[in-house]
Amino acid sequence: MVFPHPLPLVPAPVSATAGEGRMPVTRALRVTGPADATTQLIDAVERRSGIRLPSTDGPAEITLRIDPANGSPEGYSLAIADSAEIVGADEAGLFYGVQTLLQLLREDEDGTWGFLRVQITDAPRFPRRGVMLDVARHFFGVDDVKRFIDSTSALKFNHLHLHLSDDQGWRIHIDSWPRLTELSSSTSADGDPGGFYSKDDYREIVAYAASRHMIVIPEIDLPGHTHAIGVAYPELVEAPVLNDDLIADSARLGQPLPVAGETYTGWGVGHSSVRIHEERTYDFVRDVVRELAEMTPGPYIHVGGDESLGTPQADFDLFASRATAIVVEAGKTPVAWHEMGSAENIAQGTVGQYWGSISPQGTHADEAARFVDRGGALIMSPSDAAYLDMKYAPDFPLGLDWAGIIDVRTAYEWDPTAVLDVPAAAILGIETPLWSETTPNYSDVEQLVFPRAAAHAEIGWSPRESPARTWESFRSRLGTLAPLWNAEGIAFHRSAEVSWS
Ligand code: TNX
Repeated sequence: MVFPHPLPLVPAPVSATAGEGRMPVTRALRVTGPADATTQLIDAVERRSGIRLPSTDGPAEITLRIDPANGSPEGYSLAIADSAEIVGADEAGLFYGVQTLLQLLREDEDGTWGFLRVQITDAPRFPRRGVMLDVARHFFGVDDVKRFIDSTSALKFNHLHLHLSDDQGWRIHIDSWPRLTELSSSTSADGDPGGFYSKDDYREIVAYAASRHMIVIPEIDLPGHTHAIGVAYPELVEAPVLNDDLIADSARLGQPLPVAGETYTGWGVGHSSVRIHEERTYDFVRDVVRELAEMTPGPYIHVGGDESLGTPQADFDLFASRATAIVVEAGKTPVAWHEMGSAENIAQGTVGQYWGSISPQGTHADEAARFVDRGGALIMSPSDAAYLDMKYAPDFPLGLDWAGIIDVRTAYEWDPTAVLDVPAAAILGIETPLWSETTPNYSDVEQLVFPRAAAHAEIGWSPRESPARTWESFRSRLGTLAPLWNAEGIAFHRSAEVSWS
């Protein structure tokens, strides 16, 4: 049977044919293949079922292998009958085939385990399937980030964007500007404790992400969202700009206003700016970008650019062109929030991240189009569909609502190529950001991320024309992930839109 079929898979594969019954999973099943993939499979089956499968170099019932002739990048085929074989087109493809196999593991009523028999061929729709974690508003340590990597890479996400700096804190050690972490990392939003990554911590995250086929994109948010820089180096920033919205919002939320040189614990945006006409600012940007580039094997450095309401437009444009050029000089591809597309001469090839709404407002679409005109491309993060920090429902205890209420269905029903008037080839893919103003604990993060990230994963991976790409199919497949997520200890939100098994 071909899709739509209740195969319990998210994201839906390109093609799947279900066989009869199950391949029994017992301690007698031997696994052979590349060491990393074999270990990841054996450990995950054990976490789920308690059954530890043996690995072997000899004959085996589960074979994992890589064959570059087998499909396109990140693709794989999977066949389960009396034995199972996963053939990845590359290492990532093999990893994704293993994730699919793990979703096919089922417990029978008598307590025995089996893999649903199936034949699958699969490959992603978009090369770019990203998640973002804001570690600036609230800090999450290395172990939390590893959990985030595990749980999102299992949905076939392949980029991890870390929002490493904001008004509330600076989270990565920089040798040439040591006061950033000495003076500006110890607090978070709401006065909660902060923290930062040492360079070794960061390298550990990058290596762990790579082992799950995720590329880390570090972001230093500039020229706004920079209050924390001024706590450490006052000479780099302007005085806070207290506009009427900020004053009203702070009063409504009972939060402090930003004070120059003191750590900021409110949620306000748009009040801070680095000094645009001081060369020392660019020395700073160059040093930070260089040190980040040295420890980031991935091709990208994100320089922010969002909501710089405290920076006059002409100054902002000047900064955008200089900051993106500095990233290019450091040998990396710049990424920026779409506002930086206001600058005529933003560096060639800069990738824009669109966060406007599904129906673009004001200048957002024109700014996004600039990246394409300048030889770059776009990542789609429309805030009214892809923002993981919006509430599921008006009374949901966590999250914000400025971009809208995003229930699971809303997270699912949009298309990345239908938002902007740019060639389809200019859309690299999607990213789903988790801003952390309202999430002091990592379990809060999981409540907001799961299950909506699964909707975004399917948008990024599954073919748009697949018969499985309907809300009804998605919600029934999504419900079957509950036992897997429970076994992995993921604190997902049991949304009433889905019947969870
Ligand atoms: C907007 S849209 C932001 C962040 C906030 C977020 C909260 C954009 C690129 N930036 O600074 O954390 O809203 O939802």
